[in-house]
Amino acid sequence: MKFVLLLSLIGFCWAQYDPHTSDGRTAIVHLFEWRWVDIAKECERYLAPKGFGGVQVSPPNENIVIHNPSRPWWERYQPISYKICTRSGNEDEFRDMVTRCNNVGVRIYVDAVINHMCGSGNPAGTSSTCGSYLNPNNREFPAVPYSAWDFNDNKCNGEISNYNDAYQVRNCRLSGLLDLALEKDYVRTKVADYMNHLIDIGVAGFRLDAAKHMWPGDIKAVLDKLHNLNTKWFSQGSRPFIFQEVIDLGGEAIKGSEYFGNGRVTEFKFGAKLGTVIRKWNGEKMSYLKNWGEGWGMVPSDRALVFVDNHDNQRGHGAGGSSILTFWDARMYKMAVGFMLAHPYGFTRVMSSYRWNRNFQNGKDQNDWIGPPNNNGVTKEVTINADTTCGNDWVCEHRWRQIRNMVAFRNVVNGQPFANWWDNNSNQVAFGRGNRGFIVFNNDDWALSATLQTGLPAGTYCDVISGDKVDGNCTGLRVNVGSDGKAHFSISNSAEDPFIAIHADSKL
Ligand code: QV4
Ligand code: CA
Repeated sequence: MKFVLLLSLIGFCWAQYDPHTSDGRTAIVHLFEWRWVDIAKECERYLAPKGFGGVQVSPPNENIVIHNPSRPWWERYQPISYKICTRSGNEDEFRDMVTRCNNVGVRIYVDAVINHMCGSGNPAGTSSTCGSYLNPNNREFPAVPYSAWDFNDNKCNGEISNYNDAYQVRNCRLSGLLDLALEKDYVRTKVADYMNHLIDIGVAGFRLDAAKHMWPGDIKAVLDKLHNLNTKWFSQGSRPFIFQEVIDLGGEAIKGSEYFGNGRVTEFKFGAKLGTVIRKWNGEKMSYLKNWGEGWGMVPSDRALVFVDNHDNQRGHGAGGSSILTFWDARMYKMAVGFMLAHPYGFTRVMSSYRWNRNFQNGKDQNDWIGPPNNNGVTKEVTINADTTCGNDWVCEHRWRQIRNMVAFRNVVNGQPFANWWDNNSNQVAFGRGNRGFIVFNNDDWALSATLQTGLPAGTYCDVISGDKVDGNCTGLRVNVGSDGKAHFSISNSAEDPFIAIHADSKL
């Protein structure tokens, strides 16, 4: 009895850090701006069979419609109501997606924009994705309803200008966005009702947008009102997975650690620093990655949500700066994502983007606002080419062989310790995960040739970067591991992808 009580207490306390993925799946993918109908299909045809644990979806609630510029992606970060009604689809389509994804063991995580409503400067009217009325000047959002006293104007009606002042960051407006008074029980209840509606439909958790701009105690009060997850797919008493968007690169008033009580936090140092290392900027070398993770000043592994890039910093929004690697730098990007997925630190999120016409002037992309591929504002379908890549300008990084196979690698080595580190004091490094997987990188300007201890049982393994294991054969390189666990690796510095990865399931 005592033992059961203790277990359920531990279960309760830890629940909001647990993504509730099925079958030990270890990575999720952000299908940025995808339609619900396309995500439902992707869960069934690709994500479930390839071992992805879940999908972060774009905000599903009604948002403002912006015409100048024309339908930017960021209009979805300006809520008008909590109706499930956006360019990604309506509530029926959302429900169908959640059901079909859960039925194949792929979870849905919602991007919850609860710090604010739309920008203060937008005109009154019905320019919104479901036609709901808005009057920013009067702070009226009758479809919720919210009115003037539900906002923080009495505390601050200007913009955040000083990130060294926690009061400003949390009570003033982020980019002019009308800031909700989350200390009011009425506002907390409206937000919780929205999130509970999604939980009851079957979502597994939430990304809390702009969490840095909310008081940790206010977030907690909202979370305390949330239902347990739907028992159709989750065990009794499961709490929603929570990861909070807190950009903490150091040097500001607000620290990510203030939010640990509520759930995980996004670790932005991860992509910023890894990008610097892979680019070999500031004298960084891959050999320095030996103590990657907490050793680099990052939050504890079990509190971190990690990623190489996100929808903001891949286009110069948010933080991270010019070191951030994206699909535009494909070769280095694949190495960075490969490193992330092989390394035990944090809970991992893979980015899946769309292509847009970049237009740099004075170092800034003038087209950083461009929305998803569309016909007159209607989001285009994600089509699938014969070679399994995506059409219609959807990049689908998660379908790149190297990335998709490293998601499988992470599942195979789940729970195994970081092991057998090797480096050449420069940019050739290797490490394993117990006796289940091993990865080798050559980011130097000369060839790698080395015999390394892999920790793996003897046998022939398929490299899952240059190819796949298909019908008992390798379509790419083979690696022979001897009875002493050692294998010889050769990686040219001009290889298309200068890294090799092998694991228990890639053994012939
Ligand atoms: C403009 C002026 C303001 C003026 C206001 C008046 O710039 O000075 O007061 O009009 O109405 C858009 C425009 C922005 C505009 C604003 C309000 O770009 O120019 O202000 O709308 O109309 C995304 C985009 C923002 C966008 C916002 C809302 O990145 O450019 O603003 O959506 O549409 C910090 C935060 C972090 C945040 C990051 C971007 O700590 O929380 O900045 N990241 C999250 C999301 C991000 C989103 C928001 C937060 C806001 O990941 O995508 O911002 O929900 O680091
Ligand atoms: Ca706020």
